[in-house]
Amino acid sequence: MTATDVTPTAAGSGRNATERFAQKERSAGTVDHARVSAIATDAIAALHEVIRRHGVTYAEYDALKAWLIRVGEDGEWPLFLDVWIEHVVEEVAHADRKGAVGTIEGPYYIPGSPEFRGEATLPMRDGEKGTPLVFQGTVTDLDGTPLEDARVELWHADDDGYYSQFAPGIPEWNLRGTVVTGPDGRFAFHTIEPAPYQIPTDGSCGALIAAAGWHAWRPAHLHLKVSAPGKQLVTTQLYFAGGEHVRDDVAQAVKPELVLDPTPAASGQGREVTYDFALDPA
Ligand code: MBD
Ligand code: FE
Repeated sequence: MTATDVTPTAAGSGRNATERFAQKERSAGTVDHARVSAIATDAIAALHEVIRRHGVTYAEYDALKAWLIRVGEDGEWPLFLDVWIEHVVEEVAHADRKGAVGTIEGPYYIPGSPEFRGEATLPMRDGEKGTPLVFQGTVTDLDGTPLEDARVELWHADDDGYYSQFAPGIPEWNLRGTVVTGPDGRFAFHTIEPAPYQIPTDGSCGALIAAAGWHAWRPAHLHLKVSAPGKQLVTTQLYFAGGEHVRDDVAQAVKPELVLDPTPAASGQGREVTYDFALDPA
């Protein structure tokens, strides 16, 4: 392995995220021409309105063209869309949900992580850096009845803010795992607290952030998918009270219900927190 193989780059993680998205199973659906026309017409008209309001120049139009071309070359469409657009899609999709609160999936989910029953220590490297964290809870229906065979999938960044399978040099399933619940609906994960995540600064999304004078940070977060037979799948994230950028997430994906406040662990090692998921009927 050469030095370049272990240096994370925007193009590297972007390429992986783009390939992963291409492999993702998506509902094919039939094309409803009326809906395509209505949405595309309004989206284009919204851009026309922005151009008129700001008096956009030819130099700015050309800069936009060059930038859009570069987003594709970098493979950063998944990153761009998930950071700046997905939160509104999620809001609309789940407006009627009564149980556990969801938020965006982001670009770094991988299905099929190692499975455990009831309790798991996430796959991690010897001496994995970071504060130990016990994350536990119960999966129930909306009435609070525990759900057996619920699946709790957890994935998160390491203490440097990198995700396995998207940054080089990290073991395949590092900090990714699935717990299947028993009759008590309970799950427990032993892991480490992730670090805040910085959008790659060397790619097109980083170029936009720099050009606009924004910051590139997401708060430290746990990603989750929680599901059970006959229930709606919830895709969500959990954050840490008092953590950096909880109040100014670049991806606007923090909701008050999603902020954990862990306490010192009973074991004396690190922190622990309990969080329960109530699932809506499918
Ligand atoms: C992430 O880790 C993430 O969760 C999102 C939404 C976007 C970029 C990186
Ligand atoms: Fe993330």
